[in-house]
Amino acid sequence: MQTIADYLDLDGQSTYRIIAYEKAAALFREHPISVAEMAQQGGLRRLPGVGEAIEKKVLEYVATGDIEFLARLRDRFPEGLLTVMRLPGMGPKKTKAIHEQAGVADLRDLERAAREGRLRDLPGMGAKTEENILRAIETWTAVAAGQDSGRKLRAAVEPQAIKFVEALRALPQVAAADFAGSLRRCRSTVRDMDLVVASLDPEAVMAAFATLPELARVEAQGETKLAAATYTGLNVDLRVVPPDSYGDLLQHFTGSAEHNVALRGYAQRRGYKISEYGVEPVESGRHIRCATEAEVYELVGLRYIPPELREDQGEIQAAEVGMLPDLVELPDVRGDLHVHSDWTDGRVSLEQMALAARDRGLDYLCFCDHSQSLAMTGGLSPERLMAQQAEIRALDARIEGIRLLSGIEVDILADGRLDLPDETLARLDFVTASIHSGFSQPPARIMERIVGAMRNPCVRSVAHPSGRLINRREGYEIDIDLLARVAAETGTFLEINGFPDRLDLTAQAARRAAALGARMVVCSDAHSPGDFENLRWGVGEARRGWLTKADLANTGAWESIAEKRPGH
Ligand code: DGT
Ligand code: CA
Ligand code: ZN
Repeated sequence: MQTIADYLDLDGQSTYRIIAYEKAAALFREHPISVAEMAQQGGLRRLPGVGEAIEKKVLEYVATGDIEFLARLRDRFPEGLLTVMRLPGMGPKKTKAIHEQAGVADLRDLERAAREGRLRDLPGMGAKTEENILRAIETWTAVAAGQDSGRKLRAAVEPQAIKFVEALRALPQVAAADFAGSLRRCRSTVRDMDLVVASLDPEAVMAAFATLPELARVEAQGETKLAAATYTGLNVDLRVVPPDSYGDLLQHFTGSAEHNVALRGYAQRRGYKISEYGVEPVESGRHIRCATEAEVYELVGLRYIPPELREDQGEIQAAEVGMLPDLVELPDVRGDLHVHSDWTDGRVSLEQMALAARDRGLDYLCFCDHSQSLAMTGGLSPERLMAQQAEIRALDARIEGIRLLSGIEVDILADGRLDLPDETLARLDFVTASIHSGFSQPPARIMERIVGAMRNPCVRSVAHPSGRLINRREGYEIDIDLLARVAAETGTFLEINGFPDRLDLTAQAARRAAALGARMVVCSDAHSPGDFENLRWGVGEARRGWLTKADLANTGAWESIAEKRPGH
């Protein structure tokens, strides 16, 4: 479907038709159960936006393995042109021109033609265009390599894992079930889904599991193990053990591999052998099975180590001496200091966001919509910002149970200035500053821009400090030591942005920043009510960064953070 959409675009067809195919493509890609089966049973048209034309094409594809309509398009344009068209700065018109006039059929042709200077004489192009194309190809190749890593966002996998675990727990033969692996450790991305089950009847468990409608196929099955794949393209590993050894398996399968190696080494030095089957005191030759993970750790003289810390980053030493941090938890977060509304690129009104935040139990919510230079988002001028503030004040007076605050996500411009004058910023309850342009500047220059913003007495926090977008864009290189020192000195917070593909600061950066005395805030950057879930992903990253409640400013009441308090 995506291929059809791209071809229609290349062919210069109406945007309306293109969007219909794009929507269907996205819908099918993320659909948890078989689209082919739904089509055969005549249920495809129930999906939003799927009409007769699309249904017919799916049925044709299921029956013949191809779509004639697509075959005809393929005859007219080589498929490699679609990649060329998707390259930033290319688009359908240019792509067609380059195809017809320079004989370019795919990305490699394009690269060669640009290198040999064969594009500069085409209408509307020049030597500069060739340079841009070469740079775009370089970036595209790097990004494609990154996506090949096949890692998926935790937020895209966890809801399905929860469903699977619930289905398993509902089986009469099952005593316990959990997801393990990187997902349980709250890593921002995961390669697959690891499930563990306690049961005395593995055969029945696996048979029931294999019938779940989300599973496309079972790839391998043994006496206590099963490997399957979902329709969303995810591999699932299921392991079943007797309940009295559940702790051993859960511990092993949660990992990380590095943590397990370190734990086993530590245990060995104390005369124990740990495996996925149990703990053996070497002297006695006994074999002790553990029903819970806590017993595994306790047997070898350690406190229980939360999964998020199991990365061999000093957690075993800390557990040995009772110095593990008391990790922050989601309910500790009292307020969200970075959300959007339909005043800029948010999808719903101030009121709808406020009610959603109250439903989640937050005590306060600060609207930080975009500032004027981000014209694409309808960024706010000083006048509109003040109009928004009046509306927020009125709403705050009207709505019970949550305190509403007026702020801004002010853009740090390429030259380092802020996008709004100080006199405007000074009238707000909270200001977060962030970078949306000038990513290609030298890292030191970008740091200067951020540090400059932090030194402004109106600026309270820095949003998504590294600018990374997981699987799409590396962040600029940040000097976290510098940011943390200035944060501590000026009393500016560093944000852990909870968007599933941002999680920025990263856990490692946040841990370092906290060690240098900086305080953080976990925010959702919500653009719609559902995005408040981002607080959960953000807290996961904070926990991986060893942060406690005290490290996060928005675990306190609004009064405790209302004023900027420069530190030491
Ligand atoms: P992923 O799947 O790349 O997102 O990361 P994990 O940690 O989920 O890795 P995975 O699925 O390959 O394995 C699940 C757990 O099984 C892993 O966290 C620890 C354990 N494990 C896997 N391979 C090894 C190994 O070679 N040695 C030890 N000690 N444990 C392992
Ligand atoms: Ca895994
Ligand atoms: Zn934002």
